[in-house]
Amino acid sequence: MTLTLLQEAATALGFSRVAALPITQVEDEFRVFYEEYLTRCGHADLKYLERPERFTLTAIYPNAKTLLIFLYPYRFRSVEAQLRAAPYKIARYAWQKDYHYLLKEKLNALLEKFNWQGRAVTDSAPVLEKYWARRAGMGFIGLNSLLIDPLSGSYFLIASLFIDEKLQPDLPRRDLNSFLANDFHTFCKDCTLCIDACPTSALSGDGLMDTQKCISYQSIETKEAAVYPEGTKKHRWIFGCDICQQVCPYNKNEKSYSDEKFNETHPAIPLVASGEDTLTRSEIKGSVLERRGMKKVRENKEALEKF
Ligand code: B12
Repeated sequence: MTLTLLQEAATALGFSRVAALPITQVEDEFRVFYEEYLTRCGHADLKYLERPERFTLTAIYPNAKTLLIFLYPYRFRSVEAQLRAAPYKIARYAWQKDYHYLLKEKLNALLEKFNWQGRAVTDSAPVLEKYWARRAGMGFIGLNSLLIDPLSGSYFLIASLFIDEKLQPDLPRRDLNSFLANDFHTFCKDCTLCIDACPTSALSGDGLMDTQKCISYQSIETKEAAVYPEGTKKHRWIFGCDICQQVCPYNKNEKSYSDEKFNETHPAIPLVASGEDTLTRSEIKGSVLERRGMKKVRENKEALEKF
């Protein structure tokens, strides 16, 4: 089994990149950094970020020999103008079918095709997805705290496949001492567009973010009604937010548009963006909106009226 064969099969399913990593430990330096981050910045009520399994890959799949990491691009040309001009904004990753189902189906198809035993994960188990993708050489952590591929930007989702077979890594692994600061210095240089553009000043300037302030957290994750900090600039985001990606120069690359045959827009999205907020459960079924329901969307609209 070669990575080229896997890359071909993954490309046919819409993934843009694959990398293989041996099952290994999280660096101590990173663990200290991560724990300090949670103490310093907190995680709002995202309790799962404290789970110790996040540091041990075999806690997710005990027989794992290799961790395969996939990038799945989501940037649509056809509906972009319409959704950008709509009165309410919905984050791009949410325009298609809920990625938790979409990507798991694809990874499970790869498990079957290559006869592996394993476990498919995308934001569905305590895995440090950006950390491992960065370590596999798939990109750098930008000042907006996202993983950015210097060639295609940041509009992709990360999915992981734990498999019971040893595969050779294709890319040289990152130097363990290459600290985050090197990422900003090397790739963001003196650009601060994302920090300056964030309406709630959620980005701290050292690649970290204040979860509580992030529009994405407030408009999707919090169980309470969205509350934006004093001084928040006017915005129209009612589900997620892409501002720190929209302004990023790495996302200006035309190549980062996805092949739309893999990313069909869910019919509920243009309706909700146009202001429709009475869709039924069955009308939002299969979309990312389904998890929080239309009630959250209505509450988010009310929160925007307060500016
Ligand atoms: C919780 C979460 C959120 C929270 C953020 C809370 C927080 N403080 O991180 C909220 C709800 C706000 C959120 C928002 C979004 N999210 Co989110 N989120 C996650 C989740 C589930 C966990 C992230 C996490 O662990 N955070 C804790 C912090 C401390 O760790 P970290 O963010 O992983 O990474 C830091 C460290 O790893 C460190 N680091 C990385 N490598 C190294 C190496 C060394 C040596 C060291 C020292 C440090 C270091 O730098 C990073 C920056 O702080 C991941 C999926 C997953 N299971 O990993 C998706 C994920 C990060 N989210 C994703 C997306 C798409 C988004 C949004 C763009 C969605 C949207 N449009 O609204 C926004 C972007 C906001 C932003 N600017 O980050 C994608 C990102 C893809 C990418 N290109 O990076 C992920 C990977 C989901 C996926 N499966 O694709 N998210």
